[in-house]
Amino acid sequence: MSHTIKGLSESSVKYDGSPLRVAIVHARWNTTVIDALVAGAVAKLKERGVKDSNIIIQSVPGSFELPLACSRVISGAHIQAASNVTDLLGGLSFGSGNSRAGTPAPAGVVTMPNEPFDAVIAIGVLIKGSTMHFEYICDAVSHALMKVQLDSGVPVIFGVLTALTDEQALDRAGLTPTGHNHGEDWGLAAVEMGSHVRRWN
Ligand code: DLZ
Repeated sequence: MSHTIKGLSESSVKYDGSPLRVAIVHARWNTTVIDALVAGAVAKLKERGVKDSNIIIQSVPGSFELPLACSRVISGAHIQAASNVTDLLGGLSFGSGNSRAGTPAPAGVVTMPNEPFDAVIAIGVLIKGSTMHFEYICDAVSHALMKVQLDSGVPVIFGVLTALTDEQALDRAGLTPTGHNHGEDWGLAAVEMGSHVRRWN
């Protein structure tokens, strides 16, 4: 039982992730934090029973690219998973970019089957700088990700940290002594929402 008023409370139901297929789409800006968040999400997906082969990871350059990538992943774009980084998360596939139909995958890249996803986790780390860039990207990305999930009916878990400082970002990825890895919450949210939507359909 947690004594904090903040954060995600544990569900009374243990959702079974074993039938689910989940995509993680992540940006590559602020990689140290991104890697911890992705690892946290994957750990919880696996803890809830999602099979390794049903966790697909696709990277994009920055958070601004997340909505389009999520939308295309949901609508069945072929995912290209780079095999050279599979070791990072114990045999999972890390994506390297969207393919164009008929275009052969670059060397070292494996094309994954395009079966439907039960949930997509969009992971990005935006850290405020000295210009308005941060505000524009935060606003655009959060609205666009909401639109993707409402238009598609597939849950898009909002895994975009909008941090005012480096310290805040590290804290929310569990990379400080008192921090908590929000990626874990996103993994659990993906299993819960994927299970709900299966039932609702
Ligand atoms: C340009 C930019 C800046 C300044 N900061 C971030 C950031 O903190 N986190 C992030 O994910 N992406 C950032 N980007 C890149 C944009 O998201 C995007 O990739 C580029 O503007 C190209 O569209």
